[in-house]
Amino acid sequence: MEEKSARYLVTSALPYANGPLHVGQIVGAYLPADVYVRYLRARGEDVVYVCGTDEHGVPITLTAEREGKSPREVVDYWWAHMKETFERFGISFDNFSRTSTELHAGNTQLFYERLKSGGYISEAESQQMYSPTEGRFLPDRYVEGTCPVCGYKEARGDQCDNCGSWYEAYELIDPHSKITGGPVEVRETTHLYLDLPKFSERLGEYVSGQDHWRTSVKNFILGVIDAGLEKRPITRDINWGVPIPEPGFDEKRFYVWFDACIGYVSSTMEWAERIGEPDRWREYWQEPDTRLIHFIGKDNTVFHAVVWPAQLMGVGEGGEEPYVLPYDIPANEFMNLEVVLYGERHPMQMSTSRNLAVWLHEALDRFPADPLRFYLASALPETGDTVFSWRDFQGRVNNDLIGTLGNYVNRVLSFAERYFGGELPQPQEPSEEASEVFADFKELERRYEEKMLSIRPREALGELLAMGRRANRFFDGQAPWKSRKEDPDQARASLYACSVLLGSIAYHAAPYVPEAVERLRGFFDGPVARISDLEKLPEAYRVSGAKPLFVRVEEAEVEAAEERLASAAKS
Ligand code: B3M
Ligand code: ZN
Repeated sequence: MEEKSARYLVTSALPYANGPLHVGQIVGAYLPADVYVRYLRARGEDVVYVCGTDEHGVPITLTAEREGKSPREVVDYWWAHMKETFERFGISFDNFSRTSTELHAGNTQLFYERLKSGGYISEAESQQMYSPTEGRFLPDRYVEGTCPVCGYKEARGDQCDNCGSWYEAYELIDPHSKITGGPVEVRETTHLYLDLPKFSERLGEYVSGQDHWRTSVKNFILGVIDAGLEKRPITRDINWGVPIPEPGFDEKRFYVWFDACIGYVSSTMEWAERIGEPDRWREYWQEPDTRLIHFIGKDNTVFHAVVWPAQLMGVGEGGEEPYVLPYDIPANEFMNLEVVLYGERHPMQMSTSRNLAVWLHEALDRFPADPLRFYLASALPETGDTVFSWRDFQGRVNNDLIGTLGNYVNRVLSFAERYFGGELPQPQEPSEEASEVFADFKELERRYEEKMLSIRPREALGELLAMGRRANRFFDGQAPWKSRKEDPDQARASLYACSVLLGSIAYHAAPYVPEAVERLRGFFDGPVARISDLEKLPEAYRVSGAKPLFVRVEEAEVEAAEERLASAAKS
């Protein structure tokens, strides 16, 4: 078992504030983090959990252009939308910030200044496509022209779809803007570069030492470092982003990936400010015994495991207290979608532009958060890609959440209320069967814990279900419906033992279905706790006004949800 750490700082990737959240993002960076954090808090750990929106870069400006809005309008709208959606889904951030704040601009500039005084920044010229009519440089995919190799007329800025050649945009013949059709020309532009090669050795040592990282993540990053790092531009010809504190750079802004991870620091500062202890953020970022854990989707791995640690190493030199480096970077795989077309199930890749996605806010209009969380937790892409299926959602909810866990709770509570007035005093001695089931529970709890603490909440969920099955087996074996007539004291004693198990199940279920466990506490007064922590069992359990915690998912609801995806796939 792991030793106790002083404090945890947990982050979820900052989503671009340019559209609604979909379940693929949720299983990558948010739900696993939230489950883990809720578990740590229940264990009494010192943990701060921060996030916020990523509000800079081409993803934002392109959305703004497409919708005829300003970037500010776009990010204001989606920041509020995302914040609300996360709340509805029960994601328990201690702070949800955004990267377009002044505080964050100041932090980004400070990181830049420190990196510069450490000798990690250089300036270089490069050639880029410029549109004189639009008055700006264009990203590759906004340039089209004739392929320099095969003569295909609609070749893209970086690649020809006809012959597959790969070239620089300025090699195109007759290049023009894809948006306006107007001509584009090559212009020299100056950018600032981060000197990653200077960090290679330290990065290599740092990553090699991370034995608790997922092997896929560790090996991938070691491969990247071994292949040789290059200097990376950290500025862009764009007018939306953090201003660059250098003369001659008024028309440019920092590259979004230069400031994005700094957003974690800014969000922690905002949190500290809000709780009235403005310096507290330093504890989490600068005390070496902090565990900094970044939950991300795997496409963000290089930025979090190479560029960001380099930034942290650099900023901690020359005057600033050193920053901690990420303790773990649980990067998750992807989730595909099952689409049912003409009665057949097809796994498909999500496509946000085709509306072929399960949007979280829409899913929450159909179903409460807990069953969605439960199903998604059972399909977390921890070790490989998974598939979201409304049919599986129904099965998991009706069979596992309700059939195994919810039913157990119902049986115990309604029995206690119906036949014993909701009052279950502690028996003199636990029966032999009760002692056995308690011992089994301790073992299941140990396994659950081991999986949860090594950040595999999907596997931990399997142990929770095993607890549910074991508890049901105990209930069935005790047959209180028989003993209540023959030997009511024995029946009451069985139900007392069942309540101990129930409190333990509730404790381990709470990270997944927090709202249901909250409701349960309203009609069940027993301790919701680890069974191993119950050295002294309570004198009595009391139950009153118990109601079922979950509602079954009906056929018609599944069909309606499937239909929504099918029509997107057909269009
Ligand atoms: N916004 C990319 C993404 O949403 C990016 C993550 C930033 S994490 C600091 O996938
Ligand atoms: Zn070609």
